Amino acid sequence: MVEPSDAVQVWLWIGTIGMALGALAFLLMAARERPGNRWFHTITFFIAAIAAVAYLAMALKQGWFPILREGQDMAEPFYWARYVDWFFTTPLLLLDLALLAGATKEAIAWLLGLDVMMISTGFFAGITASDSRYVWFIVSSVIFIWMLWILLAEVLKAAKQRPPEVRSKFNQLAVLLAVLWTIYPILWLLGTEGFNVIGITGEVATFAIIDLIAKVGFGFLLLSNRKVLEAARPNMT
Ligand code: RET
Repeated sequence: MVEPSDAVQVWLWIGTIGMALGALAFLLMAARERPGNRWFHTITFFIAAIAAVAYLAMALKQGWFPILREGQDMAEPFYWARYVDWFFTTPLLLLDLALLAGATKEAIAWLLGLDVMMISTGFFAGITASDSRYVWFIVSSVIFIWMLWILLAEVLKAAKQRPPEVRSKFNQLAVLLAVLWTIYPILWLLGTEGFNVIGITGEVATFAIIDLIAKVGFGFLLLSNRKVLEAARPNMT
């Protein structure tokens, strides 16, 4: 199978519309706030907007190429547009959380640096047809665990100094992030990039659902409580 099927297309359009509606909602929520109090809205808007663009490209049958991987008998589409999306949006998601926690600049640099390394090495895993892709997969996974460690140790430590409502919002979002992000490497292994157990449709559908929760769901949870945002406002204008 080389041309994306109709079922795949439906899921890509669901992703596009969901991300675009999320971006629009975050924009409207930003419009209610006064300038200087919209840091979280701005970051969260771009997370959904960038994903909407990447999904639109994929829904228009762009941002992929066919690849015949070792151990598989058919070429499958490799959607590289996902990785471009993740390269920009996963650091922004982490920045949202780190600013909420009031993390140090040093912790933020570690978190974001590890994250872009995780996505870059994950991209190498994705474009590699030979079994060497599993070497890249392991490198990316080790960096992922390291990044989670910084988040759940360093950044959590900073969050403990915050007012109770900020701390509990941080805990809620950090747990959501840790659980949801762990699904990505598992899905990668089960999908066409790995052992291809669930097929391209199952993979694209599951990615669309977890992407929407990780970006739009996360964004609503973060932006819904104005008291929390006010108390966590970064010291920047
Ligand atoms: C890959 C494969 C290689 C190993 C690891 C991965 C992790 C990816 C993650 C992606 C998160 C994406 C999000 C998107 C939101 O829309 C690259 C799949 C560890 C954690 C949150």
